[in-house]
Amino acid sequence: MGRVEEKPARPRVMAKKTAVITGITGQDGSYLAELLLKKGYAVFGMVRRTSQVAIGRNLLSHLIENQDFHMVSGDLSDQVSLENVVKEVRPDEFYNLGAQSFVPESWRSPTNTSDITGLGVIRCLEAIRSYSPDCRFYQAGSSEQFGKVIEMPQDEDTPFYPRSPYGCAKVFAYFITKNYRESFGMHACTGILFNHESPRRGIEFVTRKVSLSAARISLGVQEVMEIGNVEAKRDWGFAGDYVEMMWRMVQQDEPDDFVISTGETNSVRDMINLAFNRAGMKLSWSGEGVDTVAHDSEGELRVKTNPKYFRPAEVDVLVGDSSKASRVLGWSPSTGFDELIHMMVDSDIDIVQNSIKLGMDAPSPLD
Ligand code: NDP
Ligand code: GDR
Repeated sequence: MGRVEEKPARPRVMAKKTAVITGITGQDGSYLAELLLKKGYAVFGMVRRTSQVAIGRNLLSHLIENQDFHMVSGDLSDQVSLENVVKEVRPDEFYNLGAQSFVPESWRSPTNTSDITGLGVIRCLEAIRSYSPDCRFYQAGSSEQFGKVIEMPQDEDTPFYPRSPYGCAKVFAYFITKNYRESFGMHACTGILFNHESPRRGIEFVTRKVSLSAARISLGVQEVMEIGNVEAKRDWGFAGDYVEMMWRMVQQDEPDDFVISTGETNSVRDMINLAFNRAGMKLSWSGEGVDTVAHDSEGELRVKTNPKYFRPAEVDVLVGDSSKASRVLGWSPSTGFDELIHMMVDSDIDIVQNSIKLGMDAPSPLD
């Protein structure tokens, strides 16, 4: 991980506010780093050692030369590494965005998910409590905590009913953050964020899988997209809007938890229609459940269902009520659902076209 060691050590006395971000190589980490740098922070992104040198999905290459952007080595599974990060940086703010965040993977590796996504949070809190007790802590909570929803829409008072090992780990993370706030007076909060997407979304998540597939099919490098449950509904917003709310939560005098959502829900099928339309294909659907298919206007099969993408337990519908955040934090999402999906499809068309131009394989969605 060459870049971790390359910059000179940070001077001990520093006028700038400092923030540590775990999960810096992910979608939200890159947007949050940009936001904090713009606000004049020195940003320390925590990266873990991997077997290959890979700086995320190249989401950080534009930040590497910024003198206020640093990378520090650490892993949410390792207490000592987190303590070293906090001891070295003595941050003013700590944003814990790192997680095993892909829901299906959480059934395949439930103990690892619980370790990173759940216990990792205690490790951060303990490192802060021991070495930088005045540091403010943000925990990346999730609408997956609501799971099999008990009421519509979901707000800060809605009881949790997680439906996956990932959701269970996030519920634990939420309560341990609240517990450290109440036990030790730490400035620690959780943002319960509903799904947020962008052209930087990982290619295993459904919006990006669909935008990339629509781009590939429209440019002739893929025939059909295989999908899971198209009836599931989500409250999808734009990640660039959501990171601003993380920051605003941390700036509150009293730490508190907030739901962040758009208040609009759409099905996976609606989202597929929108994305394929943007790529120039109008779909006609037929069949039900695992027999669901969609053809384009020429009669070509473009979408088919593969049972392997169905989950052992599904979250059928999510829609958030973020009126508390509107009132206290001044939240109002700036990017609508159509605009978001169009942005993602346009970006993927550019990516696929460029790969074709360069004679390289176009990126394809992951499972
Ligand atoms: P991503 O999946 O894009 O990024 C996850 C990040 O976690 C990556 O940087 C990854 O690093 C890091 N990570 C994984 N394992 C470890 C580990 N053992 N130690 C340190 N870092 C690790 O997630 P998003 O950016 O989409 O989401 C950010 C956070 O918000 C996550 O906690 C997610 O669960 C939560 N969330 C996301 C929502 C969304 O819709 N995007 C909604 C609600 C909550 P590496 O590159 O090394 O794998
Ligand atoms: P989610 O996001 O599970 O909500 O978690 P994802 O995009 O993976 O799934 C959304 C819905 O789409 C359905 N679906 C498919 N999903 C994927 N990935 N691939 C498919 O082929 C497919 N077909 C249908 C799913 O069944 C599901 O109902 C995301 C993550 O970012 C979490 O980390 C975060 O906490 C929550 O959002 C809020």
